[in-house]
Amino acid sequence: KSGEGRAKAERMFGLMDGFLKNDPVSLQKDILDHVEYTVARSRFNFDDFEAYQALSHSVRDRLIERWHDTQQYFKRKDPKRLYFLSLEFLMGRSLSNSVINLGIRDQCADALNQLGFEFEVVAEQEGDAALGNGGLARLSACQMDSLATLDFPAIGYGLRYQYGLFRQVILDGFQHEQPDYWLNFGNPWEIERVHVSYAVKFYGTVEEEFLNGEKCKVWVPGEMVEAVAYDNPIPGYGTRNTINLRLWAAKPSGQYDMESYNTGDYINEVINRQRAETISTVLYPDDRSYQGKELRLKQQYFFVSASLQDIIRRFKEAHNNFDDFPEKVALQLNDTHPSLAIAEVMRVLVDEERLGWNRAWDIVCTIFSFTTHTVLPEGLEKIPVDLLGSLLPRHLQIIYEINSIFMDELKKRIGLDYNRLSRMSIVEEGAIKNIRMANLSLVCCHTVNGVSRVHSELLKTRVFKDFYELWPQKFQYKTNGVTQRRWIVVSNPSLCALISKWLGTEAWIRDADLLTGLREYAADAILQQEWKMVRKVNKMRLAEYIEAMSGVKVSADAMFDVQIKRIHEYKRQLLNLLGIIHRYDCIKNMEKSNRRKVVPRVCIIGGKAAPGYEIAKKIIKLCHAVAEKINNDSDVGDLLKLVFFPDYNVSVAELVIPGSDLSQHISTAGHEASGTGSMKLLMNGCLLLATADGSTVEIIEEIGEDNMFLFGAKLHEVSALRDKGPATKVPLQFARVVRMVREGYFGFKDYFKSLCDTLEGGGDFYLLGNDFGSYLEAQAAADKAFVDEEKWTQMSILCTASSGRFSSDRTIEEYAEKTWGIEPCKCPF
Ligand code: F55
Repeated sequence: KSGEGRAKAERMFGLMDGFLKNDPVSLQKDILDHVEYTVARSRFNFDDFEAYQALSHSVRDRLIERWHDTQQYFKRKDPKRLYFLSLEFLMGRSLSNSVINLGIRDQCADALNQLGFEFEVVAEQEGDAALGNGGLARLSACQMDSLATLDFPAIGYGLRYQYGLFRQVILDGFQHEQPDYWLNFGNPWEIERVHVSYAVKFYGTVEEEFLNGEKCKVWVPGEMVEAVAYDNPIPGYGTRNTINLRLWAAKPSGQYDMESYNTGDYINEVINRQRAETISTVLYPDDRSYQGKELRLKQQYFFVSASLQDIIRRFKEAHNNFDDFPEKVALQLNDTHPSLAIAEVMRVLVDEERLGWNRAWDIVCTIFSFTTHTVLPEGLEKIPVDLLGSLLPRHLQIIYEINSIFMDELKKRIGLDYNRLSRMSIVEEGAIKNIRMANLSLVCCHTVNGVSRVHSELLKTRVFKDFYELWPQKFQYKTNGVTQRRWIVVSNPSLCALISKWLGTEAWIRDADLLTGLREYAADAILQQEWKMVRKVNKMRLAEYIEAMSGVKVSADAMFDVQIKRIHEYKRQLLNLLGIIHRYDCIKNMEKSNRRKVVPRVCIIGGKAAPGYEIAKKIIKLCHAVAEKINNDSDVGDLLKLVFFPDYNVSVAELVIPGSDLSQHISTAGHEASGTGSMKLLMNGCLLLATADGSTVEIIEEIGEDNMFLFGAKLHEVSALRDKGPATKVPLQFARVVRMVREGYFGFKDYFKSLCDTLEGGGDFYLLGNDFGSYLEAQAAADKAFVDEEKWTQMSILCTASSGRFSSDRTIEEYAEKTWGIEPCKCPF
């Protein structure tokens, strides 16, 4: 620095107190300052919500300090960075997670106490950040936590939707969707960067020009929108590293077109520009089908273009040519949703940086990797060619060019096998031409990852078979994981304390494999006693919530049986409901004296249906209709209760999971790519009732078949069973319970007809009838095990003890080494 610069820096340093202090008194002072100056309330009079705001701002200040240091350090070290591109992040609440990762939870709780507040109550004031649909989006959130904790130099990029996933409201048992305007009450966890903004272009035409005697393409856009960065600090646990989740919001472009202002109507021009903001307004709530919607495509390109401008700007600050680009940049595509990034990098390198096609192509082929989260061919994203050509004309040309080169090479490799060539083409021919985003990704990425071992096998043998035969070396898998910080430490503090006490260390919070240390105490009577106590208290808390929410009184002595996830036919919530109807029917028909032998159950179902998914909505209604009948039947009493948890989200999960005894993961084999809810429940000592699908297959290897309740057709049996048509094996009880629904035992006969039709008359694609018998047997086995408290508790301990492999820390370590080629970059204290 120059002499003048140094003098200024020294003066400023002298004005600083050093880092913010984390003792309860300093925290109290900071909280009160924020009450007064940020929240603008009197420090003598503020409520729980204002206390939440003030505490959050105090925590935010501390996050910012670490965030600055980390970013500075990364800048100085210039390591290879991972750029994680995802259209969805389900972060949930941030306060508890942040104070725990910062290591200041107890100090904050103390500080609040002194001010007359309770930490738990204050933390519950926060709303969820629900910028995603389900498993894919929560996985991104868990992975960000692991990336920060493991000190990886990573940045997440996404969209700052103004409306997150819809709120589910139940009226008369029917789902209604309400907008989730989550920013209504402010968001202390983001930092607006008005100066970090980029223009994103749309529409227009591609012109040819000669520059220095060279022919080149110039995209003349028809519309410009500004992308503004909002930074969300992600603190690691037990490290100073705090990484960035940068989300983009759309703003009207500042580059005013004077012409239209002078000639046109000023008011209309302003209103037109305002429309630009719609791009980042709302999250698409469908987690299965791709409709060729223009707004969705705009969202994808908007976020891809802004992120890449940011990434390239950062690279250019430290490098003056692109030779080092692949050594410094790894781009991870979370599913194919951000795969326009491939065409965008080609466009920037060829049209703007003038690297020439071949050099640009070599770079593209070494920097991208993608992970797919789906099993079914119909789950693969397609973009109508006409739509792409009008919104992004240059990108369409580039994709065609990539495809034409690929097709030529492929012909050399495999000859003129036209069926195979057309299956592998990036362009799908037909009445409506489409771009197959998975094929584009497979051609351009160096690696494609599945999310569990069986998923990867299905990719290799079915979904992407042609590509696997061509490029076997591109195929890998990383079994999903979840972060034990949020799913044990934040959401189950008493279990967390118990684990640390018995292991004699808190090191498992950064190294989940250490949980295996609990195995040797699984039969210890004292641990079992304490384990049961912790679980009982969690169940009582859950029971209280259930009563407050639904008016249904439940006993914490009953078995709490949960199925919480998005509603899908393949996830078979309907199988669960039919099982509950069967249980009810049995209780009704048994002799009164035998009812003593029934193991009391509280069945909990929670999840959202995509707004246009009629069958899923009927399943929700059926759940309510059945609950209405059962919960009000005095013959049944406490023996069976059914509760639907409305508006299932991350914070509801944090409440339900620690209080669950048994959880259901019962998809038809071959349909769940991985499943991650099961891992959260397993960590919390909940037993699983499951099919051998997705990651469950690997969970079985860790905990052993004896420690869970496994049932249902196996993967290799499914297609034969389907071909066979209406199974001969379908048990009588199945026909009976379906008939009860069909004939209006629970009312709404006409409404449920189409639901019943999915099961009978040759249909039953998801094999509920076939699996019903073994499902009931598994349920009976669970009842039997539950009665033997000692046995059950031991199994529960073993579940937690065996859950270490399903930490997202392990997943991220594998990605870092095998896919991204990145190394930790730990910011010194
Ligand atoms: C969201 C948007 C679109 Cl357009 C398509 C799908 C989704 C989505 O949410 N998918 C999703 O959640 N997939 C799930 O990913 C999990 C994480 O890998 C898996 O565990 C789970 O099996 C899979 O269904």
